[in-house]
Amino acid sequence: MRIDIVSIFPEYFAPLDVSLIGKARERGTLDVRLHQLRDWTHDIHRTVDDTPYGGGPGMVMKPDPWGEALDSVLASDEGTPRLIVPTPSGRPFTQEVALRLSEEPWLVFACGRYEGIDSRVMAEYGERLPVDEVSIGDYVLAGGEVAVLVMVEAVGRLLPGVLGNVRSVADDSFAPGAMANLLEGPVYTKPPVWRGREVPEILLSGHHGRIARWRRDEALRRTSANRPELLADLDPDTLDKRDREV
Ligand code: 6GU
Repeated sequence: MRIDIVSIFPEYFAPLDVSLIGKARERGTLDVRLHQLRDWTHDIHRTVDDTPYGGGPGMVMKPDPWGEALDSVLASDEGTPRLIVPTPSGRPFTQEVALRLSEEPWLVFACGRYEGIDSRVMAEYGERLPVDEVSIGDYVLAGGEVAVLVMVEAVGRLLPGVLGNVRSVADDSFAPGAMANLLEGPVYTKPPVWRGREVPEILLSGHHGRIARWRRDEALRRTSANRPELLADLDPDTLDKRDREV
């Protein structure tokens, strides 16, 4: 997968050199290209923002540098990417969205700062490519950079060969299938007793069926405690008779 990121702070993306995503980039599974938006300005101050029409607080990103930057990124002629614009006004980024994006060959992220990017930029590119305005949650960040780090990590770990263990994707909280809308339960490793606290006996029993049942019960309990609204959305077909008793 190719990912282009346009930002006035490309240094925000240094963590993409590290760990799973860093390894995927070294192997070529993931081709991340960073671009400095100010490289497409032409004034001595390298201006990217201006005051909002209609008045109001803050600054808005000018369409000109964005148009030149995006034209230049798109010109590399590797087909048509999806353009993703992080904004608290966007549609929610979920595991389902991450899965869908992980199937794309090419994503371009346009990181806004201040009050956002002049809306004509999204209108213009929306006529040429799929454009998604996406939010990572109901809070406001200072800019889209951290949201893009979140999305690149969530999407990148779903690419074939990025995770050591393919099963762990299927068992993720929010993964489609049996665990859809359920949070993962608690996990344990050695030693079997730590500071007098024992690992739940069932996990040492070797009864795979009973362990799977226990894990599902714990997932239901944790979901009920931390995210009760998710239980309300559970697909009745994925609830079995024993689930209803938990
Ligand atoms: Cl995608 N961007 C910004 N600036 N703030 C956010 C966000 C995105 N998602 C939640 N808050």
